[in-house]
Amino acid sequence: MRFTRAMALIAMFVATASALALPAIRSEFTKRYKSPSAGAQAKAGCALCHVGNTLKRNAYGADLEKALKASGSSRVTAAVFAKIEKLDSDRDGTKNGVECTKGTLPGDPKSK
Ligand SMILES: [Ca+2]
Repeated sequence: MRFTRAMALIAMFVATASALALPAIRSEFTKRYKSPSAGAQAKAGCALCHVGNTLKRNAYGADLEKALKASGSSRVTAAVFAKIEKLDSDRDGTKNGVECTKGTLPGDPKSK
């Protein structure tokens, strides 16, 4: 029983930490790209960088994570986003920076 409660507390902590982390990255994204409050990016929510509602990152999220690690920072800043703007993470023929600016999903090849 104690083990179950401890696991539940750990799960709650991880879920809370994840929920708190998203708005910081998302607000930085919105600030940089003037992301509209409606449209594909708004609808995508976590799927902008993740596969559905899972913790697994899509191609764009994986490239963003790599750029973050290379930056040596723990915070995604405009400079971290800029590092992957010339990439085409989802290989749909449109660069991440263009997709982010026009409101499509840089991690979803069906959105361009
Ligand atoms: Ca693309």
